Amino acid sequence: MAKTIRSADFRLTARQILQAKNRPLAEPWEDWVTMALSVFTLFAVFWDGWLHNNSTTLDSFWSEAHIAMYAGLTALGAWIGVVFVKRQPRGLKKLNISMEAVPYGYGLALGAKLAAPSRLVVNVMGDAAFGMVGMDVETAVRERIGLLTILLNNSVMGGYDRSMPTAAERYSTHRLSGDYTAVATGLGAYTERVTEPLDIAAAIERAAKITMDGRPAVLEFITRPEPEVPRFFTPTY
Ligand SMILES: Cc1ncc(C[n+]2csc(CCOP(=O)(O)OP(=O)(O)O)c2C)c(N)n1
Ligand SMILES: [Mg+2]
Repeated sequence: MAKTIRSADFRLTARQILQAKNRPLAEPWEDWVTMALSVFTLFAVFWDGWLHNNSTTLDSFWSEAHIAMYAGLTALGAWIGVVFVKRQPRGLKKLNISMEAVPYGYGLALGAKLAAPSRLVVNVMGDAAFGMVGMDVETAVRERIGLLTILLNNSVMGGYDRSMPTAAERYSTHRLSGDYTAVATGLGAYTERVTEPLDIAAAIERAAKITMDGRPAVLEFITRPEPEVPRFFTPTY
């Protein structure tokens, strides 16, 4: 039964991938916008050429024709850029990393392991992420999807003490607790709780081996919040 559901899902996904692949480069309305901007720019170019040939008073770069021409070119370039980026997988959303759905990765990784069962597939997630989607470990156990999860448990939603300082200070809204190893054990996964850096490599080796036999594993690494973040990192959440 489980097999039938999986292959049906696969066909559906394959069809969607093909549809996405065969999508035209732009929607018809986007073509119209491109066309309008192109025609505008073209007219501005001819207007500018005409002025250069016929005007006796043209003594500044900032003639109306130049402004129209360069504005048209800039708008056209920017517009084509937007259409191009929009067409990429997940399009403009990619520009804002913090808009990503945190728990999304677990399902994607399950899909990756289903697609390539002979590969070692590793899913890295935070403790808040596990709080959102952790119950799906049961799905992996039931369906024998040997996904290796590395759970980085820093006991917080990272960076939230900066993005919501008052709530963090007064109510500890950014803090999390919980024995996720116990949760994942309860759901049937192979688990290890790692507190010493020197134990990391061996734990990964053991868990990876077990996942290749079709049993999901969750390795909970106890870490700490990282206060040093790049200057350009501005959480928006
Ligand atoms: C579905 C969803 N809800 C909320 C958010 C906003 N968000 C971005 S990061 C984050 C906290 C993640 O914390 P954790 O998983 O513990 O990772 P850490 O940053 O601590 O490594 C949240 C809630 C989101 N991206 N997606
Ligand atoms: Mg965290």
